[in-house]
Amino acid sequence: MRGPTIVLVVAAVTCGLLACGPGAASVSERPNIVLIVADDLGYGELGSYGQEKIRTPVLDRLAEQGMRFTRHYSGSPVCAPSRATLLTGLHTGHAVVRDNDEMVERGAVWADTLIEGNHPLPQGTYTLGRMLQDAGYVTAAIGKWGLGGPGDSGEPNLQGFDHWYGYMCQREAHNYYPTHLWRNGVREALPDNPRFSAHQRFPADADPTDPQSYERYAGDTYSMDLMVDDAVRFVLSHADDPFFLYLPFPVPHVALQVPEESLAAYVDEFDDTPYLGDRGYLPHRAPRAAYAAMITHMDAGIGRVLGALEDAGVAGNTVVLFTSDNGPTFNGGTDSEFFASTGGLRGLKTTLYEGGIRVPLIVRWPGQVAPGSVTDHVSAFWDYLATLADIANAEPPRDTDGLSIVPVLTGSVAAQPRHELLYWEYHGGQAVLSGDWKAVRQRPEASLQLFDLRRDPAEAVDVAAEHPDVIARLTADMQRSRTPSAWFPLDPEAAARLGRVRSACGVVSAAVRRATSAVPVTTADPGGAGALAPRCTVDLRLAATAPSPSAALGRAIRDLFAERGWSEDLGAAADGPGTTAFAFEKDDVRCVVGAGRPDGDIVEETHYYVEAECSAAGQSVAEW
Ligand SMILES: [Ca+2]
Repeated sequence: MRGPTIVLVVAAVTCGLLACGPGAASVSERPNIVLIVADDLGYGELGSYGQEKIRTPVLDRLAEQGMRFTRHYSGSPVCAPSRATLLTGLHTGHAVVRDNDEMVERGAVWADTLIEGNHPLPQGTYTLGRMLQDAGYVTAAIGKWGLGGPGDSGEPNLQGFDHWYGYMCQREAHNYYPTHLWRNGVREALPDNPRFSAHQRFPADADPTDPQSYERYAGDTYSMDLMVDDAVRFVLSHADDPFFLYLPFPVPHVALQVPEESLAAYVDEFDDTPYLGDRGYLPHRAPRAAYAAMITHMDAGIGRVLGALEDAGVAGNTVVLFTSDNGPTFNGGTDSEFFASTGGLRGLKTTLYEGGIRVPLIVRWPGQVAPGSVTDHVSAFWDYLATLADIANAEPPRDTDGLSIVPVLTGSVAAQPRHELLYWEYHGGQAVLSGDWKAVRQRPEASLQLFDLRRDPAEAVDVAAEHPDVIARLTADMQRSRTPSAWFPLDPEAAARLGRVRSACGVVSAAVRRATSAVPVTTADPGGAGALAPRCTVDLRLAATAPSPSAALGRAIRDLFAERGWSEDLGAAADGPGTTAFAFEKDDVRCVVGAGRPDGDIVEETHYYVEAECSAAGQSVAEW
């Protein structure tokens, strides 16, 4: 009898602290939240959004049970910044991450599979995960992360997620048969999947009509299935907790890869021509069938997650949201025209036209959202933070760009606050949406195009010349919607300068990796990746038995700079006790490189460093 008494006392005390008065939600009343984000799924690629060739029965049923948004916008036309806006509630005029960034200062990131991760979220970022952790939720992220790599500040476990499983790095996610995935900081090998590049051309001597020719592009373990398995386990093991499950699934982003049994459902359905890899990623013998099958396979996986909600007895108290991180892609053997992937909207992934950023959003919330409802309320990825705070009765976020969409979800349309404007920037382009007006330019030097989306949802007719007053107002709106970013400058000259300096740092990092490939390095932190330092530094801890690497390092760095066409400024060379310094120049970029033991470090005999300070046009990154 003692046990239950203690439980009751604890419950009463907890209730007292949280003020469980009328109107305050108790722990058990807070709904679970499942947020599913597809990768590069177009506005027109679900049956409920008009798709006629690709079958999505599970998501179509979800739409029948919930609300469908016809004017929902992703945070960006590409992956990483879109996820950053979703997790932080900040649009790309304010977000830390405003573009995909492979951080080339770390070396040959596309060739060296040991270099993982993308531009990381900084330490202490206030994310959806952190907010819901603070509100008492158990949080999990399963899928493709894209906002940090192993060991840096962007790791999901450091960004508000109790549980994490999947691809840390976007480049790794190009292959659905990876050699490993990450689980809470641990690299889990998938020994049934041999290592092969996700970017290959079909061999000239192979037969493109022979299915066996394509077996080299598959392994045994399909990552999407592992992620669904993990999501199901998470749901079943947290039936008694309020939980937040963030599922940024990697589908249907290329490469075109799908298990044979799923491909079989489509393989004779379309007029298909083998794709031989001439537009990136991996060849496939039936690319249209593969693309459709990938989406249907994901749809079935989502069905398993929804089934787990039923099995756990929590489906009635769980909000399920489904969306996509940007519009459909144009490469890797995909055929957006054949599938009408944008549903008639202009542009694809990487453009700020509607096809690049308008995405499906379906929300099922039993008892709150009217089944089969549709709304044209204008919402965006930076609304999730405010919305989920509202749903979870969490501490409302401050200083974000988002608005809660709970009023429109619960039928209180009149009470729904509306955005004065939506803003995007990407790769030098900018767009603003204000009422029916959408102003957009894809390059900084281009003049603004203006579209009246009410009359012209396909953005076919540029009416900028007829509305100079609107152009003036929206130009001012664009300027006030952004803060400058040192890492993602809008100015093309600044962006090019930064790119040259980061590439130069990459030569240093690659040289160090080459020089130390035969040396037992216990840790190496190339490129200042974690801190995003404006200098490229490589900190090495060598095994105690290693010979002094200074000479080898110096030689490797000199060799690699020479191979890449840099000239050495011999006048700048300097040698001190245990250290060496030299300088390289190419065009307007100059790098001064030092290598050796840190000053005064006589205890750590195994500690070496390589540090490079690179500048372009006389300016270092720190000065921009
Ligand atoms: Ca994407």
